[in-house]
This record gives sequence, structure tokens and C-alpha cells, in this order.
Amino acid sequence: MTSVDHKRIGIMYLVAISTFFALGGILALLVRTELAMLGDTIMDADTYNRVFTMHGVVMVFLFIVPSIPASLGNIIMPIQLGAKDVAFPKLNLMSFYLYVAGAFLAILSLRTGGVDTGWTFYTPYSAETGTAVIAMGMGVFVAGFASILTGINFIVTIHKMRAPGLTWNRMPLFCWGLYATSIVQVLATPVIGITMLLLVLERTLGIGIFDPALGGDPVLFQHFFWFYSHPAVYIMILPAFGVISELVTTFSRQKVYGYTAIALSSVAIALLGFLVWGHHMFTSGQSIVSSIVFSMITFLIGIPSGIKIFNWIATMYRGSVWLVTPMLYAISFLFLFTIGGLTGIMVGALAVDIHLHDTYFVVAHFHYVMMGGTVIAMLGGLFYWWPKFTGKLYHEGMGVASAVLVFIGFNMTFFIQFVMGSQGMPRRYADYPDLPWLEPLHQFSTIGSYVLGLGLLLVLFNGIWSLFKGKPAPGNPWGGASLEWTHTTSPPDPHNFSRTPLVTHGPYDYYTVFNGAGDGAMGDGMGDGANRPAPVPVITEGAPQEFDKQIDLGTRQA
Ligand code: HEM
Ligand SMILES: [Cu+2]
Repeated sequence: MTSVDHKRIGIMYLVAISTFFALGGILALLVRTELAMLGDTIMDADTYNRVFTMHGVVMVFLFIVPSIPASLGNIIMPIQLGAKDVAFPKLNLMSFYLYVAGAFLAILSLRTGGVDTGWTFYTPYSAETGTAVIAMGMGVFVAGFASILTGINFIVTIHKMRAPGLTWNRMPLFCWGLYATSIVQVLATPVIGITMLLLVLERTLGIGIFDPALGGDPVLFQHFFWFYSHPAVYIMILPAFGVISELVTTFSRQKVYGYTAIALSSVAIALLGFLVWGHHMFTSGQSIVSSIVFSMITFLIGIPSGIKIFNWIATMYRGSVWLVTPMLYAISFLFLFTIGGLTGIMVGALAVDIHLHDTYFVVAHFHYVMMGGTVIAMLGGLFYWWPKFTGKLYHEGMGVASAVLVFIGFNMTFFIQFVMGSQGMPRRYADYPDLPWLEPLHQFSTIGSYVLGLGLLLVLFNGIWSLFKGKPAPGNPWGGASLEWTHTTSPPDPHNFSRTPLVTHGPYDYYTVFNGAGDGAMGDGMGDGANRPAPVPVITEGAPQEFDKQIDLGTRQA
């Protein structure tokens, strides 16, 4: 628990994050169960408010913001860069404990019954309610430091710790995703920190910044909040884009199509993301001109996002697609994130949002992005890198079953919510006495959430199974070409590499890696997957040793 090894810290994060995901998931199932029937099903409206708030806060601040970067990013990114560790290992450990401290404060709020403001903490209500806003606000404040420090650490690591020869345009796209994320973490997180502090000061000292009676402005809170929280949705999704880029190329056995476009579109999204916060405030009374401008800039973000989707599909085009668990998750992501993204454009359209604001349409939209996007990508990445950092193979059959259950359960739960939202089902309501015809739709959604929960349990079970019963993993079970596959054992040594690798080719240059000196035959990234040796089948015996020999440690070192 005091190790400064990035892999150990990443695993500690993974355990902590998974715990909060489970807690948030249980709360979600309680919320869904309450909605399954008209009237009070298992809780009253007051309890309901606290439960969905805790679900939202736990999922956003304790799970999804740290999720991919702090766990998979910490474990894998330094290895992909050919580094021994991150730039500031001790700071990395400190981030982890700050995160734990923040989580502790947030959980402390449960002692007095939690918070009932929604995860957005809007004033004036949050300045007045009797619930534990102060403990929760301070929890978010402290956890924010963990996020900022991780961001700084990753930026410096990427600038300073790349192995010789690993130029910017040879950097794996996962690192590019994390780099763009880190920029947002460092620039945006201080804003939410200060906002939470101001809210606490407003409650304790009555400083009059949000309270109109004291000369403040409650809408100012919304501006502050979304100035962080819109960029924060890119903290959530950019790492996922990075993971998907890795999965799509490895399992299509093709060089990634449009490397530069994918890398730079992440940075473009990170920067544009700072200019659109007002699309959350179309109905807040902000001026029509601002609303129109915010709406237009929101459409712009669709461009770099679309570029990525097209490039991933082009990477798969004429590749020999290998449908193992991580790739099933990656393909799920392409479907689900596209739905999430396109409905985002819909609610970004000013006139449409006036109608859909604060309905289940929005709930469905953000779950398609956060769960269908980030969570699914994280699961894919987890299965992909699991053999690498645990040294054990997972169970492929169970993996496939989980991917299928999660996909079906997720769509059952959330697709129907688009329908309910457009028919007027408001969000954050415990009951819907005026919309009785929605009851069967709600029930369908609730059953879907149980299916989804079952799929997720299967993932957990697979992990436990693998740790005890899984076969030892070879160094490169998937035939990847980036450093974590070609130059380290599974799991890697404490210092990752026996010698600092010298990098002479790009991260997806399969031809060079597997067929000796490159003659550029893989150059166009179209349809030449056959040039790569068949990777090792995951679960069956045999082949690993054979395959490992070719890419044995050191043979590609200069
Ligand atoms: C097991 C899967 C999940 C289910 C069944 C689920 C279900 C729900 C439900 C029923 C609500 C209440 C909607 C309302 O009345 O406003 C909700 C809200 C929310 N969920 Fe989830 N959710 C799940 C996963 C997630 C994940 C993975 C995230 C993010 C990482 C997330 C983030 C949120 C947020 C931010 C809210 C808004 C809370 C608020 O209104 O303050 N959920 N979810
Ligand atoms: Cu936004």
C-alpha cells in the first residue's frame, strides 16, 4: 500500500474504483426498482432523492473521473512510453491517498443521511437544504486534487519520459488520449474545487456569492459548475477513445487508419470542450444570443468525434477482425457511443433541448455516453491488458457471455428511456402518477438493469476465476506491436524493462515487428492484416511459447 510503483498504484486504484462502481451500481438498481411500479415501491420520495444523488456523485466523482486514467493509464502508459515509471512516483501515491480521503469525506455524508441536491449541487437549493452538502462538497474538493496531480504527472511523464526514438508521432493512441485528458484535468478541475469551496463558505459564513438576498447570483453557480463539468465529460471519454484505438487496431490486425487525425482530434476535443458549457443552461434564463452561440459550438465538437468513429471503422475495414472479448466490447462501444454522441447533438440543438431538458431523454443520452462509452471501453481495456498486468489469462467463454449480457442489458435499460423522455417523463422524480402508461416501459428498463448487473457480476467473477484458476499469460497474447507487448513479460518486471528500449518504428507497425525489417508493405493500413502471424488463441494450450519466441524480450532492441 506504500509502493510507488506505477503498476501497483494503478492496481490499488482499480480495486478502489471498482468498489465505488459496485456501490454506485447497487444504488442505481435501488433507483430502478423504485421506478418499476407506480407509487412508493421500496422508498419514499425523500429517500429517493438521496439515493439518486449518491448514485450520481459516486459514479461521477469517485468512479468515472479517475476510472481509466488512474487505473489502466497508470498501469500501462509508462510501459507504452518505454519508461520505468511515471515522472513523479511519490506524487502518484499521494494522488491515490487524496482520492481515498475525498471518497472518505463523501461517504461520511451518509452518516447523516446523504445529500438530496442531485450530483449537480445547484444553488439556491444546495445552500439551504439540511442535508450533508458540506461533507460532500469537501469530498469533491479533496478528490479534485488527486485528479489535478494525476494530470500533471501524466503530462510531465509524456513530455519527459519517452524512450529514445519514441517521437510524438510514434506514441500509442492510448497515451494521446491520456495526454488530452490530462490537459483538461489540470485546467478545469481547479474550477470545481473553488466552486465547492464557495458553496461551503456560502453555507457556513453566508458570503453572499450565490444567495440573491445577500447580493449573490444562483445562476453563477451553474456557470461555475458546468465550466468544469462539461470539460469533465471529456475527462471521462477521451481515455476511452484511447483504449478503443488500441483495441480496434490490435484485433483488426491492421495498422490504425488516420493515426494523426485520431491523435489530434483528441486534443481538439479537449480544447473545444471548454467553450460549450452553456448548452447545459439553455433554460436557465441566459441570453438568447449566448444560447445560440453555445449551441453552434456544440455542433462543432461532433466533427472531431465523427472523425474518430470513421477512422476506427476504416481500421476494421478489410481487416481480419478477431472477435474476442475485448473486441466485442470495442464494437459495443462503437454502437453505443455513436448513439450517445448523436443524441448529444440533438439535445445540443437549442430548440430541441427546450423540450427535452430534464427529461429521461437526457438521462438516456448521458448514460449512453458514460456507461455505453467510458464503462464499456474500460471493460474492453481491462480484458485486453488483464493478462499483461496480472500474468493470468481470463476465461474467454465467460468474457464473451459478459459482453453479450452487458450489451443487451444496457440497451434494454436505457434505450427505452429515450422514448419515455420524449413522452415527458421528468428526471429526478420518484413517481409518475400523471404518466401511468409509462409503467410497463419503466418495468422493461428495470429488468434490463438487472440483466446489466448480471453481466457486470460475471466480469467480476471472471477476474476472480482468472486470479486463481487462469493459465499463465504469455508476454504478447494478442500480437500487439506497442512496447507493453513486445518488450515486457506478463506481468512486467518491477522496473518494466531490463534495458531502456530503443524505438525504431510506430506503435502499430505490425509488419516491422513480426516480419523483420519493414518494407512499408503495411503502409496503407488497408487489408494487409494477413501479413501478421496469427496471434495466440487465448484459452487453448500450446502456441504461446512458439509465438513468444519471435518477439522475445530484447530481440528487437538495438
Ligand atoms: C448499472 C447501470 C446504471 C443504471 C441502471 C443507472 C440508473 C440511473 C437512474 C435510474 C438514474 C436516475 C435518473 C433520474 O431520475 O434523474 C441515474 C442517474 C444518474 N446516473 Fe446512472 N445508472 C447506471 C450507471 C451509471 C454510470 C456508469 C454513471 C456514470 C459513470 C452514471 C451516472 C449517473 C448520473 C450522473 C446521474 C444523475 C444523478 C442526478 O440526477 O443527480 N450512472 N442513473
Ligand atoms: Cu456539456
